[in-house]
Amino acid sequence: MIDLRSDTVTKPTEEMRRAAYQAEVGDDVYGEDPSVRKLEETAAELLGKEATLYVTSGTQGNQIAVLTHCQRGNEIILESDSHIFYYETGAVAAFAGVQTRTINGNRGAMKPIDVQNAIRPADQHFPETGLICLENTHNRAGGAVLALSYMEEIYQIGQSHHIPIHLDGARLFHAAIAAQSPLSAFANYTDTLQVCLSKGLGAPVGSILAGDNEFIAKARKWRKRLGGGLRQVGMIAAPALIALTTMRDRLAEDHEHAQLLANELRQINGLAVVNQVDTNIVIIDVQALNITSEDFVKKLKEEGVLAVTFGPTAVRFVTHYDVSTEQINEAILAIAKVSKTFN
Ligand code: TLP
Repeated sequence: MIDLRSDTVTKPTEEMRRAAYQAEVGDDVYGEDPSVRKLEETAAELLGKEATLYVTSGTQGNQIAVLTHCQRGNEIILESDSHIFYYETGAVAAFAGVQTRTINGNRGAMKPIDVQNAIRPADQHFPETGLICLENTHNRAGGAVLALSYMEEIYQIGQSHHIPIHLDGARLFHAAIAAQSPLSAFANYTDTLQVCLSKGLGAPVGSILAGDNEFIAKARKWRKRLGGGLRQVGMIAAPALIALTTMRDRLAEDHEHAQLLANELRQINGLAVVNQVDTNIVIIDVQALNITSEDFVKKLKEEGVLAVTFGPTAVRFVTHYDVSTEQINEAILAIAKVSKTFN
């Protein structure tokens, strides 16, 4: 099977497995796991933030951020297709008790003027705006990169209203490679951010939540409340450190594969590539074949290629470490064959 459903499917490398086996461990709730400490320190340095916290998943990192920044009854501003709004099972309502103010973006970017206008003035009728969230790269916008200049603009709006900015940087590593800018340049325009180690970087488990010392101390408590205080977690932090330190540069290869895939899919009758391919995600629309994305994905699986539906007629492909150039070429042939059967 050629698995293009997500970069979350990447499996740990030999080196990561060895690191897990050899990891020095301790009880991380006591702050005594050297492998976790090393991971958190390395991540803080890379991101240019005072402190970081190793959390179990991107979703947990985002939720802890909302819980730490906000009070119940706050409103948070976020893009209508953002992961926090779209894919986190309503957790911001269930846990933090905040309401969402969604704004439609263009390629994942809300217009700064719309963000500015959505901030609540002081009035006893209104909820207080507790947080502005960004996502870079933006998943549902097809891995779109938010430019540094855009992030700066939103950050300044936040600053001028004393509203923190949280970045869902699940794929910030991809953005940094595509923009040829360091991670810290992006992190500089956020108060807090979450980056996933278990997507393109291939770590088996975990994300990093970053911010200043005070934020991370509070976030640590929220992690504990949520049952995320882990013990000999160096077993997974050690491979995560390998991912963080050795797997970033090679993401350029995944981006090239996505370009190759998109260029070839554009030539296939009945398929439309709907996103501008900035990074490792390609989204196609199969509407012209008069079928649903579900039909398409099912048929494609019979041909040995896995993808996910991304709307009634949209299908998403994600390139990653475990897919070679040959496999991308094989996938293109399979997609062409399936499209032909419906044409
Ligand atoms: N995204 C997954 C699915 O949940 C949709 C995927 O296959 O792309 N932020 C962003 C932008 C994400 O894309 C994801 C995962 C997360 C957060 C959540 O990360 P995890 O899965 O570690 O909770």
